[in-house]
Amino acid sequence: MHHLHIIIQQILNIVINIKIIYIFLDIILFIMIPKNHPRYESLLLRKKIVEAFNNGILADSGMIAHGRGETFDYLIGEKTSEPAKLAIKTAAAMLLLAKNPVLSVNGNTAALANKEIVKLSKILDAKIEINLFYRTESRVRNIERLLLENGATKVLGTDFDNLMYINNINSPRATASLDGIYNADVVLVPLEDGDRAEILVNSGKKVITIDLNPLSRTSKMSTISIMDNIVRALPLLKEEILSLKFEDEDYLTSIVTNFNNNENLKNYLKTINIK
Ligand code: PTJ
Repeated sequence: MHHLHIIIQQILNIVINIKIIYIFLDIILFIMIPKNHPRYESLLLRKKIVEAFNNGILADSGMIAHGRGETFDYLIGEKTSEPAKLAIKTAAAMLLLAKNPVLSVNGNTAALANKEIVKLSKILDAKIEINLFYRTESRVRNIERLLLENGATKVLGTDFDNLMYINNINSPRATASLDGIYNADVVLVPLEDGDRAEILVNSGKKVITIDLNPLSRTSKMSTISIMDNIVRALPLLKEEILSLKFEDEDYLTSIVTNFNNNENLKNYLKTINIK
């Protein structure tokens, strides 16, 4: 029995040492990539995505979703296009006009932009809700911890027993918390799955999405689709909110009513100029 205990202890030590060596090598390999490497930013994001998966934050499908996003980002030269800037400005106006704005966080958003979400929630006085397509208790807890560590004071969507079903649709796709998405008038849902976006739109909410794919169901259905990488879009959104914060309601309303999402998506598609 005593021998068995020692053997198990030694195996555990070996496993822990291998993990430490692996993390060390990973850091060294990353430091070796020069900052002027043409794919530096993209590699940095990939590293965050992999780490988030290893830390139980990202869904496995989240890695595939990231790859799809990368493809579209590559096609637009990894820069924020003019149509995306217009969508960002309109989103800022809509969020400032909202009575109960909610910022929805999934695994990919938590992996790439949790600090920006917390900052946005503070300047808008908006709620943060964890809203997962592949919902598991442990991912919810890990994302909640990450947001709290980065300054969030309250995170909704964590109480499994009290989740509501939007429009009484008895499906995991329709869950929302009572104080948050369920009663929100405007929801920012970055990288949202098409089924969930459709349920939100059909329930009469104004939906702002961030999605690099202009052809996705989410982009087509949303009230405002920001076709940009979340890591560029959120800081720009924050700047727009700060610059529009003291404008009167009529001006903000005119920005929103002059915006046409379909037209903007078409203009965005024109910026994908493959030669
Ligand atoms: O964390 P969960 O469980 O809620 O799951 C999250 C994913 C993203 C896996 C889930 O919502 C999903 O399957 O989404 P889709 O249908 O793959 O849609 C994600 C969209 O986000 C795709 O159209 C991608 O092109 C886009 N996308 C991926 N990375 C980025 C992005 N858009 C903006 N910025 C990115 N970094």
